[in-house]
Amino acid sequence: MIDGKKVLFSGMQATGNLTLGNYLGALKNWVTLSDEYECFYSVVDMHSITVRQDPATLRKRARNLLTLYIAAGLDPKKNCIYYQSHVSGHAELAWILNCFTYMGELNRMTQFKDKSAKHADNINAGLFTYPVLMAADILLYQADVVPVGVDQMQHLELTRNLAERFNNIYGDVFTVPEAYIGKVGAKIMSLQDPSKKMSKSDENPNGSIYLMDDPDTIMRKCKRAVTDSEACIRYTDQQPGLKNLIDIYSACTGNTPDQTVAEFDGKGYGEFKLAVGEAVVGVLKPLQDEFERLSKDKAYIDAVIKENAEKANYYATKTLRKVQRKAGFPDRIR
Ligand code: ATP
Ligand code: LTN
Repeated sequence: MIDGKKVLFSGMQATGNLTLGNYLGALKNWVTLSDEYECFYSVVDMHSITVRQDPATLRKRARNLLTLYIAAGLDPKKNCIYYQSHVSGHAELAWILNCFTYMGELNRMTQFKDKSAKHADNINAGLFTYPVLMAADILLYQADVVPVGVDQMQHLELTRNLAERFNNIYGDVFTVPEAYIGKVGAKIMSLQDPSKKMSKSDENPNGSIYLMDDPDTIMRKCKRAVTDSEACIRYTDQQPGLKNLIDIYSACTGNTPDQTVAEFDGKGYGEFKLAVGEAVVGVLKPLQDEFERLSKDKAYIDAVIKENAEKANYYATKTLRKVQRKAGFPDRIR
């Protein structure tokens, strides 16, 4: 608890360009939750280097992502928006937690298996212990809730296990966090292959709508989205391409899928796709304009980076000192 509010922690990696899936599945929910909780939203740049990065590109993307958090509607006065690498407590707690994590637990992680298959030439120890750093992120702020997509559930389970393991040995040190999975947009699929999730690392750019795509590109991608030959607007698993478009339209307009189906009853796919494109442009255009405006305001963004890192450091150090004491490290002389 901070000032009587429950604590929320979440983060995104600054790898690749964000997609509409990242926005509808994560960022948009973050904004909704930001009044209810004391929120920490991190740009997890330390996680990014588990895969080889070009330094200049990583730096640029990290700044863009931080700016995008604000452009999406997260007020940096109320939400702590900061770079993971600016708070050394993440690495320090991760080390301690590493000593409480079993090889077998990490070996079971599906993201590690997927990523090591994809980057067979660079299966480094950081990629293996990635989930421990993620657990440190969350436990450092004593988070009660962690909004993530379904793909991160396994990492969250590990976090809970580590918190309980530590608490069982040393007493009540960590809050055991819960996952928060949003209702709409939890899984946006590729526009070209509705059996795959829309992903920033997809090689086919037509499958994903990027947050920075211009209106013409968005309209073109929506028009070309793979559907079926049923010629009937229904919300069913038998028509996965159409179902995904209904999800997108609903998430963008605030409709339920049933309302969307009723609105387009008897209409053709062409007309519906046009409406989906317009709804997406309607959501992304203001976001893009705000991003452009904020990007030019270097002094403002710099101030956010500095002030929020200080705030994050304050809370992180509080937990870290407690953990270090429990672990048996000598007290600091002041
Ligand atoms: P990559 O393709 O590089 O693995 P990603 O697009 O899956 O990346 P992440 O950085 O792993 O994105 O995820 C950021 C957040 O966005 C996570 O909370 C994740 O669950 C959510 N997310 C990612 N893709 C989608 C999607 N298609 N639909 C809904 N939520 C998503
Ligand atoms: N592993 C997450 C990103 C991430 C995260 C976190 C999410 C790192 N640390 C802490 C929530 C809480 C991903 O790949 N989406």
